[in-house]
Amino acid sequence: MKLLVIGCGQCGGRITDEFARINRRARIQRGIGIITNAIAVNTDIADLTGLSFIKPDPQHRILIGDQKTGGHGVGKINELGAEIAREDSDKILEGIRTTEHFNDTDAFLLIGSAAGGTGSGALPVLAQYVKELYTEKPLYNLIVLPFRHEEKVEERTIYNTATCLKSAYLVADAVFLVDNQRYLKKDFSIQDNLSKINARIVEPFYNTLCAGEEKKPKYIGAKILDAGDIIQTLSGWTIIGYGESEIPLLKFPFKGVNFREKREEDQRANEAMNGAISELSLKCNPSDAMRALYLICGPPEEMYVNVINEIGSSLKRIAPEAIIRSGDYPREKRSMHVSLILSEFTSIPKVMDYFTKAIQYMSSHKRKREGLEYEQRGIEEAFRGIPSLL
Ligand SMILES: Nc1nc2c(ncn2[C@@H]2O[C@H](COP(=O)(O)OP(=O)(O)OP(=O)(O)O)[C@@H](O)[C@H]2O)c(=O)[nH]1
Ligand SMILES: [Mg+2]
Repeated sequence: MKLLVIGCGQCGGRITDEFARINRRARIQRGIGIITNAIAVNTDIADLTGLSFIKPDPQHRILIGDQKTGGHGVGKINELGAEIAREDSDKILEGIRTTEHFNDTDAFLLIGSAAGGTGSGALPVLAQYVKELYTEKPLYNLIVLPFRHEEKVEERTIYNTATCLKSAYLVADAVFLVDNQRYLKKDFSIQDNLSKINARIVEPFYNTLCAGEEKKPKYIGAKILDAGDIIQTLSGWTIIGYGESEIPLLKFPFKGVNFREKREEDQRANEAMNGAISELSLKCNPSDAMRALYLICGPPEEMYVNVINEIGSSLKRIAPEAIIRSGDYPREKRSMHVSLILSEFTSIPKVMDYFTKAIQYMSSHKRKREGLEYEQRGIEEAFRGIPSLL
């Protein structure tokens, strides 16, 4: 499957840069492409400059709202991010139109953080423009939710997140949710944390996108997972996971596989699936998912049909309502990987929580404003008789 990826704001731009990186990795290591274009859109010129893999020309790194922000961002005001995106949408649509192999695009993926200003505001607006223009292609959003400490310190964070989530849900075919807090490592710096988180966000996409694009017969699985399976799975709120299990370097070179080794192989696949379930991108109840998909990727000699089916059964136990699609991809040498997608959630407590808190924030904000206006009237009243020097 090939995606056209657009990153909005700093977070969106950096994750899109990661997609451009894995596309390069797919080309170099596997001779296939998984991205038709990677575009970063921002109101902040410094953020655009800091990217590494997205082409550095103005069709791929698009500065919007320069007149309004002087190239310095919108300072967390997502209404301004949305307004600027509306005014400058032509630039992004032009970037899409000039994509070299545009017709190979299976779907759009727009990425941004919910808590900032540019990404949070621009993402749903651009999603709407793209959706209206390219009705035949699915459009997905990947939205990054803030760290817990950001929610505590800055109330606006909750408001931005709630408005972004609502707007994205209304326009996109599916919304991937990623909670920064799930990946936070206490002993790393913020910068280190963010780049590690970004790499982990895109990792489940690597094999999932490559599997259906594979050209070499020896790497084509018994059950191919292609764009059709992915598109059929993605709907509404969506959560991703990724698990890995190393294969020991020292495997005995006996003829055939003895029963102990066979058992270890089965366990490895299970271990990778359990890893994917415990590393889901947002805390959720998998039994609320109506659709699911998993891809198992490992050495050809370890890809038994019963292994694939068995890990499917373990997924069915935790997501009993879901229609489950699956595939195998005999590509890796030294490890077993499982990429997991849970989709069409009927409920996600964390998302509901943002909506409730945003409503509380709005009413307390209104009360504060009214109080402030009252105090200001008091000041004006008090200095009425004082002469002014102006
Ligand atoms: N995972 C991840 N999160 C990030 C990254 N950069 C920022 N964030 C998160 O994104 C939110 C802030 O949004 P930004 O993307 O920086 O904001 P913006 O869209 O550029 O908007 P303004 O700077 O307000 O114009 C916070 O919750 C950060 O923790 C990143 O590279 N990766
Ligand atoms: Mg910014």
